[in-house]
Amino acid sequence: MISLRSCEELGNKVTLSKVLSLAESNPSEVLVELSHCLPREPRAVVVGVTGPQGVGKSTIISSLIRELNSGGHRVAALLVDPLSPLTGGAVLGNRLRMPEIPDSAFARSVWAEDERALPLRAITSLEVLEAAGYDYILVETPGAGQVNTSVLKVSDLVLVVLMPFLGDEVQVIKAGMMEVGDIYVVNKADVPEAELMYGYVKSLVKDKPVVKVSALYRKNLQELIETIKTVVSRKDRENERIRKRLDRRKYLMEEALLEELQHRIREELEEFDRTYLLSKPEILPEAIRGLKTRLAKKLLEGP
Ligand SMILES: Nc1nc2c(ncn2[C@@H]2O[C@H](COP(=O)(O)OP(=O)(O)O)[C@@H](O)[C@H]2O)c(=O)[nH]1
Ligand SMILES: [Mg+2]
Repeated sequence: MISLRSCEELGNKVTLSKVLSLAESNPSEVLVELSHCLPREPRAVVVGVTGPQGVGKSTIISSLIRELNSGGHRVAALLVDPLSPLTGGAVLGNRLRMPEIPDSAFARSVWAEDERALPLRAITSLEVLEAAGYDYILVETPGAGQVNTSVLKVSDLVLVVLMPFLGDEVQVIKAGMMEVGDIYVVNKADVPEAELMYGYVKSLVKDKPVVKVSALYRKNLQELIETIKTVVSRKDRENERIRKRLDRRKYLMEEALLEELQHRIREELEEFDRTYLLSKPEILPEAIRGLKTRLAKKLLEGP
């Protein structure tokens, strides 16, 4: 249960942390309690940051936070961490690797069991952060091996981060990431080989901006920020940010329904008699039909 006297209280970091913790454990409850606080139009510039593991996404985000902050912007970061199959818990590598950030900034990790999708808890957290009044929200999503297209559904613009010495990953980039990004960032420009990668990426993307930075040594970040602002102002003109918010709300609804449905389906499947399912496969169509009826009833009863 959360009770806010007014939605402005989300601007208080302690309150915001509490709400985000609840968004992590029970996003549906946050939606029930706080949907009236959610923004009615684009407020924050939401920047998705994706790319293979180790290219420097977290480092770029913490450097961008500092730069944007000293430019007078309020910045929040949402770091989506994959669940480790080995430990069974979130790696939370992003949180550990996020260096000290300024007082007025806010960073938060959420875990995701599926590398290709953003769970309801992540989308809800993003909505809450936007309601809290941040100017920029930077969302890190893992893109290792896979192209994380879900980040497209929630961001105003997407940075695809690359670095020198990517080897086989370059094939992946060619295969899918080239449609995903609005801006391509070649990080680790302090390494001489970055020049080669920069030329290569430029030849691949042609009409999209490619920016070379060194996040670790804070080089060229202003150029990156200017590029972000240029892309955002273009999208504002084209009403694309409003369309993005609509996409995000639909995605939120889709995830809310899918997650509930999946939970209910698994509950129902527990009930099935193992020997029966194995020894009489001819009942499968009938079993699925029966399951549908029971699910429909249960869903209507609702939580
Ligand atoms: N040389 C160099 N190393 C960097 C730079 N940016 C990040 N790194 C290093 O690259 C490693 C991975 O960075 P991280 O931000 O965790 O990558 P992520 O997995 O994409 O989030 C860390 O050891 C960073 O210190 C850079 O600009 N130059
Ligand atoms: Mg990271």
